Amino acid sequence: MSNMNSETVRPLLKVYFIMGSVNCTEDPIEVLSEAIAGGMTLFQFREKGAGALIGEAKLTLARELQQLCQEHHIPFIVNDDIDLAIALDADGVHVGQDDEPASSIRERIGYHKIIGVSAHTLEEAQQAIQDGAHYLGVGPIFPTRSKDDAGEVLGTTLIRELRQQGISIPLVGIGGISIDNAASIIAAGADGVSVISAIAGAKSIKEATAHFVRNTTQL
Ligand code: TZP
Ligand code: MG
Repeated sequence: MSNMNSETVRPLLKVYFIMGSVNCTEDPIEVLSEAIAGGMTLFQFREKGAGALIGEAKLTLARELQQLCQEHHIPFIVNDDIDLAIALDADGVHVGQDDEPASSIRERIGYHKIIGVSAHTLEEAQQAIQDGAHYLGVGPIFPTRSKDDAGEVLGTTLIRELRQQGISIPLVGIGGISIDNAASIIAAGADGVSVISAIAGAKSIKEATAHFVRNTTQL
């Protein structure tokens, strides 16, 4: 992946699968491989929460997942851990409001890498855009059990508001997104959906992912 900009990122957000070992009940490599077979468009390695791998074990898993992504031409994004992203020469990073601003991350990871920022208000969105984010993650849209410190549930209100304000940057919804509610996120103006449990915890990961692809495609 070279020379990423917002317009090259936009179509990649359609079915953005986020996962770490704690989200998986089977081998994470198998989980990712099935989601790729189902048609996911972008991957974020998010090794967080109780029991998350650290150190060498985290690095090893990240490398294996990155390699799988590379084999299938799926860009590989790292959550929060800028040093890991640099060590792996990942395709980009995703950060929250408590992390370093996109402007200084950009200097560390290079101008051709993807930077995504989580935003919960219009002001946070405007700041992230000014700082050079390529896309924004907006949420939690619905209640979620995958993030302990998730803020107030927003519904699709903020996505609609950002679009009404003329903000055209790629947007992806996150939090409690399911096969059944995915279309409502796109209808509100998002370019895609970010999903952990509705894919990682699905009985058939491949089938669930393929459903997300269908339900986020506007007819
Ligand atoms: N940020 C806001 S909600 C969330 C993150 C990382 C968790 C999303 O997980 P799920 O299982 O798709 O609700
Ligand atoms: Mg963070």
